Amino acid sequence: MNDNRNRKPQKPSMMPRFNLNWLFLGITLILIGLWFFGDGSSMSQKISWTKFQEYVEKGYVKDIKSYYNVNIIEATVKNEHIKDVFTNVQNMQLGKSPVINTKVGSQDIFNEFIKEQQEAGNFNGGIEYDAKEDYSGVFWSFFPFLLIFALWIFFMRRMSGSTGGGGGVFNVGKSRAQLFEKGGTNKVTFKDVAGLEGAKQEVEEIVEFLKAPQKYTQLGGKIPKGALLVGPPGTGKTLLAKAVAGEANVPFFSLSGSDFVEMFVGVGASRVRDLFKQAKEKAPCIVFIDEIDAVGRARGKNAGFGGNDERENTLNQLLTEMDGFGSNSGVIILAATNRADILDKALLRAGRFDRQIYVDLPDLNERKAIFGVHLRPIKIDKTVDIDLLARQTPGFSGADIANVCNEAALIAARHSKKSVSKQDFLDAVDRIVGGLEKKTKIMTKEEKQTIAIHEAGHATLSWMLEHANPLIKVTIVPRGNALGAAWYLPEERQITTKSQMQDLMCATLGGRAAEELFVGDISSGALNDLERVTKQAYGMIAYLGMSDRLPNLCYYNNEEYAFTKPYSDDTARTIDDEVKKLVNEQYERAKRILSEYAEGHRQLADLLIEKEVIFSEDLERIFGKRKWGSRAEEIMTDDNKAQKTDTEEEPKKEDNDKE
Ligand code: NHX
Ligand code: ZN
Repeated sequence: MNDNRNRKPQKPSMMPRFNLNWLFLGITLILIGLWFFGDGSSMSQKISWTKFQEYVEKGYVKDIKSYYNVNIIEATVKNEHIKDVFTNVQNMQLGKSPVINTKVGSQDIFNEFIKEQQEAGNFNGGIEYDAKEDYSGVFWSFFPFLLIFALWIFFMRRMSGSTGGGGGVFNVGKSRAQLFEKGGTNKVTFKDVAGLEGAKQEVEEIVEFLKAPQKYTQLGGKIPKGALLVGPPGTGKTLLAKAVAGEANVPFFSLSGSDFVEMFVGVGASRVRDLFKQAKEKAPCIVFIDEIDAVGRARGKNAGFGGNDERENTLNQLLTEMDGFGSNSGVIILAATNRADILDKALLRAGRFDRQIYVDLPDLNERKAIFGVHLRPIKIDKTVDIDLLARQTPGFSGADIANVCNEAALIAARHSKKSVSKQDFLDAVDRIVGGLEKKTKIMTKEEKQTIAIHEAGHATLSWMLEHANPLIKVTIVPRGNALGAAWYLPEERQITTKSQMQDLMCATLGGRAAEELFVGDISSGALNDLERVTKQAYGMIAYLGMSDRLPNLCYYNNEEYAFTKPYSDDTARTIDDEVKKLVNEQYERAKRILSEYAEGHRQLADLLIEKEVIFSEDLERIFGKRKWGSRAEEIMTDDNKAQKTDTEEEPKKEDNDKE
């Protein structure tokens, strides 16, 4: 849903791309050419003026060419005297017409000398006058600059990462924003945005500002400059921003906060400037900055700590630009982040991103709508039930749901089916929550026994605890990193009470407790369970003030560099003690309950080893109806039957049960 990857592909340029290698090749060829063919293929021997005089006097010289502008004399030698002149040279090196050349003081000296020799009969050849164009001098004076320039380009490209399509050295300071012109091909409107009803409403106001600014400015109001879309990843912030642009029918600049960041100093700031310049030219328009936390993180308080000055400069420039453009210029900045709490306060003050729009994970109805959108292109059969799918995916984001739909289609295709069925979707959900099934993992009997006992422990406890999440199924088929799992359908609640958390911890500890009680040894497999429990306990005590010794105290600290804990060493010790106490209490409680229902637990473990997957019905058969009617039961009854006939499983976001 958050399709920021969906950017318009760059138009391929008609011109072949200028490639630096051609430049190098050209230079090399020129050098080689000069070297070998510079003065023709024949030998040219430089001699002294006296030597030249001597040769002329001896009558060796055939014809003379005088380059009058450089006072250079070139002469060919009579064939019969070639041996006398080019003494140390091999025949083949001489070429067709070997010449000698010399430098003369002035043309007058040359003319006088030649006249004498002609009169004396020593020289009767022709004299040609010519001007020599001296390219090599020009070339050699430019060559070092050319070389330096080429090297500079080379390294700049290296540093700025030559993969960046529009990049290149000359564009370091240019903004990397991608422009979606109005009326462009992939126009997104609110119709394409499923769910997000609340956010859509707020954002509609922005569309109004863009469409009819006079309506607001008439009364003296100012158009807001920016809005911050806050929400977890994959919830459709980018899509929403695109839809705003589509609805308002204005150009849309899209870029990511990290696009500002480059290793050169000052580049970020200049990119911000360039972005705003471009945007103002296109106004009214929308600028969308994704992942703004990359530049917008709170500026460090203690200056000189590390090298994030560049980021601060970029942020400062952004702040300045947002103040700078008049509120009526029609540029509205939308920014997305999933961590509004770490943003610099200056970004959030009135006049900048003064409105925050929360884009939450979709609830049941919104998920239904999102499934509706993503199922459109998929060939589904009539077993597929959007209602059920939405219920099976609590805690999923829009992107997750898109993934489920895609994965389901792939699974169906793998089985060469003509359409995608409900079971494919349920498998896809399992796959996304738990990872790939690894049916082939080899396990000893003892291991299998341990795993079954562990999982049965979870199952038993969640059946017996009032507030534990309702169980859907338990499996000992390895999947992803886990050797077995109990699948719950967590309730979608907004707040969690202390007793709910305690029951949850107790059920999570049930695996390890069962190992201790019924295997007689404990295993490394409880790693994830213990990690979750410890974190939860720490949160309850340090952040939620839920312990006797530290009641109503919250030591939450969201500062970026939280070097100092906001409590004393004494308190730290107390927190540790309370965490231990809390976890221990729940562990003992788990063991107590398990001993009480040891017989049921044993049956459950045996059944697990036999069937590998068991469902809530199996638990009901063993333990009797659950005392606390679960929401899951209400939801599940018909579906469970349907699904059991189908084949097997049912899922739920396992780690979602940590509230
Ligand atoms: C492993 N995973 O990585 C195996 C594959 C108790 C039957 N060794 O709590 O799967 O054991 O209720 C190093 C050492 C993960 C890395 C120990 C990575 C342990 C899940 C935990 C089921 N279900 N645990 C569960 C589980 C495991 C793990 C480790 C590690 C188990 C348990 C993982
Ligand atoms: Zn476990």
